[in-house]
This record gives sequence, structure tokens and C-alpha cells, in this order.
Amino acid sequence: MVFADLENVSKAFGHEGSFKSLEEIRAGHINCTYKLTFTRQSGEEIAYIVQKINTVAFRDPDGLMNNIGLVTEHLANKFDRNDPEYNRRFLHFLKTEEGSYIYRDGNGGCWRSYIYVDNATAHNFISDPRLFYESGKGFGAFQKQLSDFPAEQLIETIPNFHNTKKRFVDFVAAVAEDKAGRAKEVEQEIDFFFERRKMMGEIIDKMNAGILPMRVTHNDTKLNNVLIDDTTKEAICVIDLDTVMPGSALYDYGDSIRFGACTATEDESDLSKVDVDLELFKLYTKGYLEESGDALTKDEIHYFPLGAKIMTCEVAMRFLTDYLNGDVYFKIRYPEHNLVRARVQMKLLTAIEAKFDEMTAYVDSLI
Ligand code: GN1
Ligand code: MG
Repeated sequence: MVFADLENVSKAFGHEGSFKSLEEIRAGHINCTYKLTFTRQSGEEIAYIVQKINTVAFRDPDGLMNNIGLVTEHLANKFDRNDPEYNRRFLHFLKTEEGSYIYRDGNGGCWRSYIYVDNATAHNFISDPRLFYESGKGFGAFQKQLSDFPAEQLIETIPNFHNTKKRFVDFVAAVAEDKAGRAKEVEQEIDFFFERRKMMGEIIDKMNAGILPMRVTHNDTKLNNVLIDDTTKEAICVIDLDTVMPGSALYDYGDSIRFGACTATEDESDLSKVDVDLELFKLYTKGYLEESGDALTKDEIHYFPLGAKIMTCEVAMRFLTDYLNGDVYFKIRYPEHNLVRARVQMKLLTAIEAKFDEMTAYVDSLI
């Protein structure tokens, strides 16, 4: 990708200044993301993110951007416009001259753009435990900020996104169809999910029974979806708002633990490195609850570890499903990538299961 390929997108969103540099940001598994830096006449630099929305994952990009517009406008009301940090506290999406959050290129590609938050980092790994505590605070505050958002205004950008029962049905179909001819080599992995079939429905069942409330949630709370200020080391801004929609607080809490309390990255090939770090789990929980305050019920907090368990199981199964389907959903960098990812999550799930009672005793001690 060179700037000429993105020039029309950049113009459409009215980016200011003369082009300086282009960088591809490769952390996400779904959309294509680029950072464009410009120099203004004053000599000052300004950077923007442009993203090509993956319309295979997000079938209704207009509905998606409508959600994001509503959510960011809601967040805007939670901060003081005179605060010098105002521009860094939530994502500021740009509109085209026609007033749209989407620019469509000649090939039907859907693009969006927001102001880059400078002096902040999306961390892919915990280099300092404080980072994870801060990310807990960031997502806890986000939950609180969304607690008065009218859920009925949002569409489901990916229907049944965290319906783990439905994910299991999709997995079973992928095994039966065996499109890539890979089922035979992963029989053990396939059995692993059949053995956990019952557990997968536990959040949905509790929501249907009214034990767990439906809220507006982020639904993709990986560590690298909250920006940490490089100077203060505080969580400054929650990003990747694509899946903000009705859901359970357990999804958000659980997905954060799955990614951040794991002692290895999602791509680790040495499974002996994969475990759940209970100190990190405690730090995150503390940070999250400090900021979410009264936004959650006691039941939700009690079931936090169930969130970690089911979110880990779900993503493990999604990676394996994609492997069986021939790698059509997640971006991969080598042929076995999705299988490697699935095995890491499976190992992590086994570790969470082994420490589940300890995790529950800890969260109960905080209620
Ligand atoms: C995807 O977009 P990204 O990379 O933050 C995925 C999540 C998975 C995650 C696993 C829309 O997140 O659900 O948990 O990969 N997002 C979507 O790393 O499917
Ligand atoms: Mg995402």
C-alpha cells in the first residue's frame, strides 16, 4: 500500500496538511488499518487512522457506522469539552462532505477515518502488570459510561456474535462440511469442544433466565483495544468500537482476562508457556471494579470467571472453525496460524478450568 492508493480516502475525509508518512497497523485480525501522518502549514504534525471495513465480517457497514456515531456522541457527553485531553478520551470519527462516516471507493470498499490519538500505545503484551490494571480501569469506566445508553438504538453488527451456543452449531457444521479437508488431522481438538458443549450455554441461559442483565457492551476487550498514555501510563481511550452492541458484562470482562491474563500471546507455538496468571487476573478485576462502580450487579461479578472461561472457549472454537473452513475469517500470516491460535486458547481454557474455584473465591471476596 502506498499513499496514492489512499489519496481519495484521505481527501474524502478532509485530512489536513501535506502527506508525510504511511504506516500499516497490523494488530487487528479483521479490518485493514493504516496511519497517515501529515504536516500542517504551521509545521505541526497531525495523524489520522484510516480503516477499510471488512464487509465479510460486518455485513451492514452503514448500520455499523451508525452505531459508532451514536456511541461516540454519547461518550462525548461524558467528558468536558474544555479538558485539554478531550480529543484523546474517545475516538473522533470524521465525516465526508456529504456528512457520512463512510467513504466508498470505486470498488465498493468501505472506508472510515478518525483522528489518531498521539502519545498513546495499544499494547499487545503485558510488559508491566500496571498496564493490565489500567486496562481494567479503562474498560470498567467504559462500561459505566455506556450504562445509560439506550440499547434499542443499536443494531447487532454481527448477529449472535457472543452466542456461544450458536458458535458451537457453526463449529459442528464446519466439522461436517470439512471444506479444507483438515478435520482428520484435528480430531483431538474437535473432541475437546464436544466435551465442553454444555458449559458453552451457561451465560446465554443465565441471561434468558434473567439472572444476568443485557447491557451495552464492547464485546472485543483485548488489551490492545484500550490505548495507554505513554507518559502517565493511564488508560486513555477505548478503541475498536465495531462490536459495541447489546451483550453481557461477562463478555467484556471475560475477553480481557482471556487475552491479558494469559502468560503467552495468541500466536505462541510453545504451549508450555501458556497459563493464566492469577496476579494479573486480580489486578484487572480490581481496576475494572474501581471504575465500573455501581454499574454491575453482584451476580455479574460473581460470574466473572465464567465469562473468562466461556470467552476463551468461544474464541478457541472460532479459531478452529476458521481453520476447518479454510481460513476465511481471521487474517492469517501462515497456513497453520488459526490452528496454533486455537491450541493456545485451548491450553488457556484448561488452565482457567483448573483455577476456576480460586478465581471465583477471589471475585466473591470483593462483592
Ligand atoms: C478479532 O478485530 P480484533 O482483531 O480486535 C475478533 C474478536 C476476537 C479477536 C481474537 C469482529 O478482534 O472477536 O476475539 O480477533 N473480532 C471480530 O484476537 O471478529
Ligand atoms: Mg475488532
